[in-house]
Amino acid sequence: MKALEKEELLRAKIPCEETGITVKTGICGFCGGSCLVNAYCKDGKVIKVEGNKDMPGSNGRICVKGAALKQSLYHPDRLLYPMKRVGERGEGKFERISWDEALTTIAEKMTETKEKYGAKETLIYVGHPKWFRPQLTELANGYGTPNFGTESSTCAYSLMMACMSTFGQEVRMPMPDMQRCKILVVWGVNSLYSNSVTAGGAFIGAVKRGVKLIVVDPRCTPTSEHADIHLRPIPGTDGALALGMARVIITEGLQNQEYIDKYTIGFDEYKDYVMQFTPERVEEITGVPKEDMTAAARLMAKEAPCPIQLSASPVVHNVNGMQNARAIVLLLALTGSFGVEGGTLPPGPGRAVLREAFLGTMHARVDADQDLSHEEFPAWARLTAQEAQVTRLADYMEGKGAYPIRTILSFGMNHHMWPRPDRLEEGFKKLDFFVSADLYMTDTGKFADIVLPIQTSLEREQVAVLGADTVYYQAPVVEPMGEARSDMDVITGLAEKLGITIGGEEPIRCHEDYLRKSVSATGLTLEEIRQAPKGIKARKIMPGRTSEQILQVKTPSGKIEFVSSIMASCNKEGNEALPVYHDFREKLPMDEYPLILTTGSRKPQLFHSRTYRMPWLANLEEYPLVEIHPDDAQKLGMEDNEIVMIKTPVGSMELVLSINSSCLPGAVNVYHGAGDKDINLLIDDNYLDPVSGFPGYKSYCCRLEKKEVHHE
Ligand SMILES: Nc1nc2c(c(=O)[nH]1)N[C@H]1C(S)=C(S)[C@@H](COP(=O)(O)OP(=O)(O)OC[C@H]3O[C@@H](n4cnc5c(=O)[nH]c(N)nc54)[C@H](O)[C@@H]3O)O[C@H]1N2
Ligand SMILES: Nc1nc2c(c(=O)[nH]1)N[C@H]1C(S)=C(S)[C@@H](COP(=O)(O)OP(=O)(O)OC[C@H]3O[C@@H](n4cnc5c(=O)[nH]c(N)nc54)[C@H](O)[C@@H]3O)O[C@H]1N2
Ligand code: SF4
Ligand SMILES: [Mo]
Repeated sequence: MKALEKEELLRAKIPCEETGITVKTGICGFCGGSCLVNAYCKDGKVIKVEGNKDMPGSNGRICVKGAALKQSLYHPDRLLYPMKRVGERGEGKFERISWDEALTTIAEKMTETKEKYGAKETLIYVGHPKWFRPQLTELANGYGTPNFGTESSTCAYSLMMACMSTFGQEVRMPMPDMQRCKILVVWGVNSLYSNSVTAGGAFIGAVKRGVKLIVVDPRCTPTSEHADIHLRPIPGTDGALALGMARVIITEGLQNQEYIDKYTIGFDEYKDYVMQFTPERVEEITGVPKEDMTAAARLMAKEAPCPIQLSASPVVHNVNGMQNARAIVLLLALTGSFGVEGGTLPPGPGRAVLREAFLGTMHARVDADQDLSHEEFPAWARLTAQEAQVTRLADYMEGKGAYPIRTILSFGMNHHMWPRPDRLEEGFKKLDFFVSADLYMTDTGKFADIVLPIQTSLEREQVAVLGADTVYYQAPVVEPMGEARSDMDVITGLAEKLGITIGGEEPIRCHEDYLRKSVSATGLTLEEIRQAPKGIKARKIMPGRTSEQILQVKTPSGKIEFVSSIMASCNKEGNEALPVYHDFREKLPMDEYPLILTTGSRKPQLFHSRTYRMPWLANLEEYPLVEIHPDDAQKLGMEDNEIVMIKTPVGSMELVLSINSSCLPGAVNVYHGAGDKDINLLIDDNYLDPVSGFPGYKSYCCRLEKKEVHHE
């Protein structure tokens, strides 16, 4: 009887003496959200992950990815040891080596590249993981290459460029004052799928408070369900919509003239420009009924201050994306909503600033004016001094830039996230030397000369700031798999081999040094934090800024710029000083490919390339589906679950059709990041925003054909 009971307890994973199951606090780092979790452990292994009630604002909930964490931790693809390639590039044949041999070889090869060709022919790259970037930039600087690039070549920076050129260098993203706003515009964000539980909670909090809500999203989403007005533009036409709304506001005299006179420049020129965006023309371009657009514009202006929540991706995943984003954020200036209570308040006291302290300050690059991207993307170079734009990496590896990239040191690099990953694979084959530091043997890693095994967040000591000002601690929940190391230990280990000091006067020589140094910003010591399992309040938080301080903007003119002086100084096609609207369809063969292809709208269970390998998550969608509105399916004579051929100007592939009434008619949606059936193979890598270099992921063109049936 007793034995059976124990079996049952074990099956139910009940933590108690009999089962030997213990519960440890962990910080999930899977998506960067840092949710507190309860990790159930037995015999030194994580057997289950649940939410943790101490997590501020979550009520103990986590997302599906967090709940499936053990499948990422114990996946057979995990790298366990440093390895060197013994087969052909791409073949995936490797042999175990020691950490010392790995780091010594990398240092030697990097030094060889530097001595033969100059340090700038080495690219140092990091994908989505963010926490160790400041130290990696120090490594890049110490080594001497300005070619430091990240996944932000397709994420966040374009929106930041729009904000920084308008509101000054300090304003990377104006954050909505969620607690106090009376009205909120959510423009191309679906935070209930894409944000951590707590960030999505802030949106729900505003909804529960009765905020008036305008959602701008081509599709119907759980976010748009709460909207008072849901505008559904054709993807990529956001600029025209925003300019049309501006015209309504100005022609009806609803703009905040006092604010405009006091804080902005260029209004008259902007006003003249927007007059061409009549409601009729805007309806024609965007597909949004003019009555709805007009109602939204009036509501925004009459109820202002009105913050706009924007995302790092969809609006700017367009070949006019940065200018479209400018057109949107200028609505904040027009309605007097930037930098005021109930509008947007960047960045306030507490969490945001503390997190910044943790991330550390990104270091400006050495010889930034010699990087590979500044000539093609001058606005990027002026606004984002900390990194190079690297969407052209395939060209650079092919030697089509000012000089070639011969060596790559990468952390978390996934070539499936870029357009035309097949071209990147060709480029990898040409490299002199390539390092991939990752959790897994990835498709990218298979092309590397050396792969380095990296710890997941549960395997390393971590500190996170959650809620407004509370610092949480995680001791390693389990021993690292194999010889996996923290990214920080790899960076500092390599720095030592290269004779580079990280951390300046207070050098960082290992992961623990890094933790010790970064927590000092809170006025706490690492020892104090280690002894506070339920979190500890920071002693120091950086002061917030007042509205008055925020409105003393740091643009070249010292005013919020309707006409951008930085853009004016670029002298390059597409880099107009006004937020000019160019329609992406003019650049595409829409007659032949009449459907709009949007890729990568977030799903709760998928996270770029990372989740397809996790069985619980892949169960829901093993391969990317082509989602299409029922009317389009009917016109094409296609049925749910049918295998169809999707064709674009650069390629074609077979995918399963999914009829989904939340899609906008005329636009199909496919998720990205899959190794097999990678939709980015079908996106032209020359289809880029000339200002930001961002690919047009959310507004390309395609057609669907029935799969040809061959009869014997
Ligand atoms: N589960 C999950 N969460 C994630 C990620 C993930 O992969 N999975 N990725 C993270 C990353 S890197 C990012 S950048 C964020 C992105 O976060 P979000 O921007 O919230 O996510 P998306 O779903 O890409 O886009 C939001 C909405 O924009 C709509 N949209 C598509 N094209 C357009 C357009 O042209 N105009 C407008 N107005 N709307 C458009 C889509 O229909 C979608 O509902 O998510 C982060 N969170
Ligand atoms: N078609 C299309 N393409 C897109 C997008 C889209 O919407 N549509 N979205 C774009 C956007 S917004 C983004 S942000 C990018 C994301 O692109 P990426 O950042 O490249 O994608 P991920 O799959 O999140 O992660 C890359 C790699 O990091 C590894 N990794 C995870 N954690 C760690 C860690 O702690 N250390 C190390 N060293 N490695 C780690 C993962 O195993 C993975 O191999 O994709 C872009 N590509
Ligand atoms: S939102 Fe999900 S994946 Fe992201 S940190 Fe939280 S639990 Fe982990
Ligand atoms: Mo992103």
